[in-house]
Amino acid sequence: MATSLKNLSQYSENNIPDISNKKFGIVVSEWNDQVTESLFESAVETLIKYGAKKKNIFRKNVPGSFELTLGAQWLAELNEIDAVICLGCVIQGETRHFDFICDAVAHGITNVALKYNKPVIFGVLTPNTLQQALDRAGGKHGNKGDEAAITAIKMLGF
Ligand code: DLZ
Repeated sequence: MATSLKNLSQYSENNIPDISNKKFGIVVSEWNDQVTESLFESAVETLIKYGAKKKNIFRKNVPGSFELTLGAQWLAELNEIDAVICLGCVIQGETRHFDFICDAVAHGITNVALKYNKPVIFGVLTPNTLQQALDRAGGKHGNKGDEAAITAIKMLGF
């Protein structure tokens, strides 16, 4: 992704670029799919709302959030994909499994973004309970799938 330099008169706070020809890959974790499906639907809705075409949105499912990184790499390495959005939900359990998964995904996604020089967005919920996840997947705290899509769009405007 080539970065275009903007001077102050070209700079807009909102930074919403034309995405009508941009291609998006969305990686969706199947764990807690009640949550991740809602994140996915919201992300797609937002991309389309801001001008993306349905035919330019590609989905890849992975079994759990731990696998989001590799799924992201499979999409990011395709030249035609402009940005990748990773969607998952890791719910805090009684063991340290949660920490290992969250750390691995956060680092893994960062590495994929830097390796392929493309936006790879961390749309992973890390709540203590399923209810907290649902609150952020179309509930009282909005939908993080929407936020992940907005982040991808904004990053394409830099
Ligand atoms: C094993 C596991 C557990 C306990 N919890 C979650 C979770 O809350 N959310 C999630 O996305 N995935 C979970 N997984 C699955 C791991 O992400 C991964 O798929 C397995 O450890 C196999 O690599």
